[in-house]
Amino acid sequence: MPMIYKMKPPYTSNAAVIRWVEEMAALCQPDKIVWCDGSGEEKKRLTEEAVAQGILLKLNQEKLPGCYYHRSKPDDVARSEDRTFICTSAADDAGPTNHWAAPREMYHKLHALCAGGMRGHTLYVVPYLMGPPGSTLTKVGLELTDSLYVVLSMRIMTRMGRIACEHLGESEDFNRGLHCMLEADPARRYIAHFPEDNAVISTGSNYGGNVLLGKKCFALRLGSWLARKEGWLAEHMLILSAESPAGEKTFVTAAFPSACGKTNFAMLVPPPHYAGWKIRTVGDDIAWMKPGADGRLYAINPESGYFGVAPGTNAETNPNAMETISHDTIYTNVALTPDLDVWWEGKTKEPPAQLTDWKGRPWTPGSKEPAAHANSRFAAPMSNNPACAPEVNDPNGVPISAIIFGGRRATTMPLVYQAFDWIHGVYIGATLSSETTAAAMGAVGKLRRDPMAMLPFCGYNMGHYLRHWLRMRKKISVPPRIFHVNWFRRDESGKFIWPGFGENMRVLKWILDRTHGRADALESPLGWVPGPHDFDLSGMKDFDAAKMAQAQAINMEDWRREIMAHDDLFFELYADLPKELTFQRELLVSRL
Ligand code: GTP
Ligand code: SPV
Ligand code: MN
Repeated sequence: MPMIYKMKPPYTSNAAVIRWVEEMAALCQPDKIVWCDGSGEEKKRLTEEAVAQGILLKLNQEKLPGCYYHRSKPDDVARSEDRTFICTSAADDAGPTNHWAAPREMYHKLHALCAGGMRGHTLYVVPYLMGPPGSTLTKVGLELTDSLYVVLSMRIMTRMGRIACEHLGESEDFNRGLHCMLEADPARRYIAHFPEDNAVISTGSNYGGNVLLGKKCFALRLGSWLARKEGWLAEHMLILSAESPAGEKTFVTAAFPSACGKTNFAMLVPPPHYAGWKIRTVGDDIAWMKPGADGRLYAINPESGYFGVAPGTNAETNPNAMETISHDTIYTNVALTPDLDVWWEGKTKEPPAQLTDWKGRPWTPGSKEPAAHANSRFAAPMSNNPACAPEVNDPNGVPISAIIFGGRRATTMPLVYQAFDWIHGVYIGATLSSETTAAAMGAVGKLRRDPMAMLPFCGYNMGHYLRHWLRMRKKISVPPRIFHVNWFRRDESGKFIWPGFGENMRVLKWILDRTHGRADALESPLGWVPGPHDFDLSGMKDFDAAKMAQAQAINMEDWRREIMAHDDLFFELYADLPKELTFQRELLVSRL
């Protein structure tokens, strides 16, 4: 091994860490190795380097202090689900909904791709924590990357640097993540997970979900594998805290597929009618949940920042997000104003007269294409959020009273209903569906089943995953109540029926009342629904009982089609589908 790859790391003596970094360096052959410590001095230095190399553009510092801009390659702007692999010895462990490859073959292929792949580049060693320091749920990852954009983003999204090695000590239990950019070449793009080794190799991309390895790769795909093994849940869920005017705090999680409203719901600002209520954000994308000694389910947010969708975000829809991203934020693929401010579709009612679009071309309101990419994003530290919950750093996590599932459905799905019990709730989650969004490469607006919003993120056999959910019930004596919502139902003219955003507080309020046994409900074929006097519409503009009936309508024709569509998933999973779900389907048919 060449001497420059012999390690004397500045802050750890962990032999397993050192050996692995040496091996990967010898493979990728970078010109230089830098161990990131997570300090402010380091942030300043690396940011300056990123600007000097043209990786980041410094934005208008008067309007956006500490903010920078990154443009990715036009064919590298969203997660690449068809290049994402679960590599287990047995194909059955990856299951029918994942792309599978044999670990040995995938290692062979990717080691060949990475050989010398960092020549001319610097290899950054990025140790990071997923979860607050001191929590039994918290885990350590190490990402080796040749992307400064990744380093600076990981610094926002995780607790990064020396702190992670301190947490690790001499243990060998850490996630091994290798990211080799390879010019973001789609032909060399692989996001390969090796659950049996708690390892991931990502090549040929520089886009968020493909390369910020703590997030989807570790916290969800490998996390879900570990969760089943260790008896907990790793989920694609926001976590919010709702405090009533009387000071009663209730914690809720919600699983919505990508770009279906998690960040917005987690940052909800109640309308004036709900003065005195405080909604605070614990997490906006991922929840790790474990049964506590008291029989309740406790959740932590493993992340420390938000990698959020820019389009649609504005001072009315999400004022907390606007405040969060007003400083110390990295923007990716949004549009630029002439004075280096940022813009995206939906930021203001009237677009600016002149912009530079996300591809770097001049743009005017007459231009045919959107100025910002539909999946343009911000990365901002959660500490910027004026509504950040103090519990984010609580090693015990927060006790969850309700779990909400929801998708983007133009038809069929009512605004809100409640499962009869846990098993019925698992069925509702398992059959969750949504129109696809720009968060993944491929068609947008296509209806697909997305069980628990985990279709792209479940690191093992989906049938086994659903069974794990059913089994968890036995470890939780006080199970969260389970609900389904749909903010996205449309009327005949194609307009959203429900106003959404802050008004979602009304739905949340009914959910909270139900979990506390305070609101009545009617029994519908789908589950419990609000009765006419249990859902508060007062103070709403242009929304009355008739509109509510439209939002809640259960149309038999639609539901006949819907249940047939459940079969697509059930056929796919049939070999491993828990029988409870088949029974639930029969019960639903008989109720309809
Ligand atoms: P990921 O980060 O991809 O996991 O997305 P997410 O689930 O956090 O979705 P996000 O909150 O970023 O919302 C995605 C898009 O949906 C944005 O354009 C939002 O403005 C829009 N959106 C969010 N909530 C609502 C709502 O209640 N009603 C409507 N009509 N749109 C919403
Ligand atoms: C998602 O697609 O669900 C995201 C964005 O949260 S990414 O991190 O790119 O996966
Ligand atoms: Mn997400």
